[in-house]
Amino acid sequence: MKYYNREIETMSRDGLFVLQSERLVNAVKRVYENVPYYRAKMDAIKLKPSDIKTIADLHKLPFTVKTDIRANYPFGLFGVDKKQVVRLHASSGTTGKLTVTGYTKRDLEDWSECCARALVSAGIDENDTVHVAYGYGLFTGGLGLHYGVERLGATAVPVSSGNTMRQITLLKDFGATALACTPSYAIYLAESMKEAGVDVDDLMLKTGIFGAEPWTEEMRAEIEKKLHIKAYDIYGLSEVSGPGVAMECSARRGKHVYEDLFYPEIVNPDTLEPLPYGEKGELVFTTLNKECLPLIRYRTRDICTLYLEECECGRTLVKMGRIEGRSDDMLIIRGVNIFPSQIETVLLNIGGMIGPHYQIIVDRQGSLDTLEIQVELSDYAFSDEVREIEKVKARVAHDMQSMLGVSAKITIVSPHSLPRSDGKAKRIIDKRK
Ligand code: DLL
Repeated sequence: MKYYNREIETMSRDGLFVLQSERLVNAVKRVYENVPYYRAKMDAIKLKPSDIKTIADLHKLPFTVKTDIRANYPFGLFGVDKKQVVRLHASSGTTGKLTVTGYTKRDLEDWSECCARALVSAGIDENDTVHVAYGYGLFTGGLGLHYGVERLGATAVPVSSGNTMRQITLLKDFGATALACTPSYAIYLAESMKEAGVDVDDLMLKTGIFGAEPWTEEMRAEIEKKLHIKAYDIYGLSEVSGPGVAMECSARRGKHVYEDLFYPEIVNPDTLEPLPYGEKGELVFTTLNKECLPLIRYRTRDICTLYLEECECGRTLVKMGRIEGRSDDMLIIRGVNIFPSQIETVLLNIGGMIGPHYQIIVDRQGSLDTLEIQVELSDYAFSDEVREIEKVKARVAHDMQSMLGVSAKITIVSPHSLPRSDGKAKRIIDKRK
């Protein structure tokens, strides 16, 4: 199977424009009629639903941000009656209330289809067994992928997160061919297997469906080396639905956005001006078919680039590049903008004696920001020789300075001493806040 939904995934750009336009017109009408928040925002700028005729009119509509969802906690932005809501999820942010998202039956069908499309895009079919180690619960990762696996007709193993030794046993005993979890947990699983004396070649694993946190090409290479699989990048966010908003294909150069359902824009995060394809900025989504939590021009805070180019896989859908950071967790150190992904790239490029686990600690001494990067010695580093460790430290410090443009204190810590997570890794500790 090459596509889950050939008609949509290979639709002509003209056909897509018509479909998106029809859906946008309906979506705007619906939110104006059913969600007082949107009606008030449109009335304030004297915009009527009839002013939106095609997708090209999208820029006339106001933006929505996470605090709008929180301010209307829990159900204030829902576009349907409570009796039509069949599922709730929620994500915790760094501060304040949960961000709640709801689904009607049709929303769940669309979402399951997106996850099925994503799995097929990574070469998975009915014969596969998918070990779903994303958390099940309010987090969208577990249940989202789970429904996609079932929709496709493959076998789902709903193991959820945690209990790593049991995960390893089940991976082996149930013969999973695909693993779905965060990239940081994939590395942890691989290391735990090694410690437990399990040979990865005794497993049937061939594919990884990794996302929910930023990761780099270097991290992909590391996971593939450790687990002997092909790793694919899946993107999504709970506000918009969950995993399966965009997914890599066999080309593994960018994730195709399911833009029949989620219309993507890139805007300048400071001026909010829309930017053309090929330019980097903040990713914004308008949901085109969602009933329960319709979102108009929702600012994700994720920084990336959209590319419209022919793809060897035959999909015509626009692609998004790697998430290079978030406009709100971008670190500003002594005035310099720094993304954690830059730090990861430097560390993994050095490799060898230092492992893939690290933590970034930002603090302030007087009026000066300080940046400390703690990185673990890898298991392969048997050398206790202080001179060797000092040499690696100097190299990390040097490469970090040239990549970031600011100096960082490098601390090399012993293997397995940094905290592990079975979900999203917590890499940044910002003590300035
Ligand atoms: O993380 C949904 C998800 C589950 C995606 C499983 C993929 C796999 P939230 O908890 O709402 O939803 O977090 C969404 O996570 O805005 C990004 O900042 C980040 N993120 C998600 N996927 C990727 C990815 C889920 N592939 C937030 N690369 C998003 C980088 C990602 N960042």
